[in-house]
Amino acid sequence: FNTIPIYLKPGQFNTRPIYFKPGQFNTRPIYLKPGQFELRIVIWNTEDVILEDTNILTGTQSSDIYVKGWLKGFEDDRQETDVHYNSLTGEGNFNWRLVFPFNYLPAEKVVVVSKRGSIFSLDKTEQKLPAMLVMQVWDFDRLSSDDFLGKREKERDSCF
Ligand SMILES: [Ca+2]
Repeated sequence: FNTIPIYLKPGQFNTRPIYFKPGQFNTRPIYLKPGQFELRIVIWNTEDVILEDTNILTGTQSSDIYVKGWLKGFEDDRQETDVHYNSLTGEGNFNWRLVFPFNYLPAEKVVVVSKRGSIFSLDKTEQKLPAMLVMQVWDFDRLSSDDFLGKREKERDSCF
C-alpha cells in the first residue's frame, strides 16, 4: 500500500508501481470503445496428423501438412504456414508465426468486426462476435484441391 503522494506536472510520467489494498479501488479499466489488439501465435509442430496421400508404387502413406488460422469474423485475414512436405508420421515442423490484428471490446468480451455490406455500400456495419480462434490442418495437393485433415476452435478464455 503506497502512502506517498505522487505529484506530477503535465508531461511528466511516473514509473513507480502504485499498490492499492484489495477493494480500495476498482483498478480494472473500463473500455467502452473497442481497442486494437494483436494475437500472435507460433506454430511449432504438428503430430498425429492424418496421412492422406498414398504412393501408387509403394503404397506408403504421407501428408503434405500446413496449418491455416483466423479469428472468427476476420476470415479475410486468414493466414497459413508453409508446407511440410511428405510427412510419413503425421509430424510437421514449422516454427511459423501468425499475427492477427483485431478490435476487441473487453467490457463485453467480444471482437468487433466492421465491414461494408457490399462494394457499393458507403457505410460500414459493426458486428460483435465471441472471440474465437479457428485453426485447421490441411494436406497440400499439387494437382487437385487440398484435403482438409482436421480443425480446432478455441474460445476467448483459452486464448485471450
Ligand atoms: Ca498431398
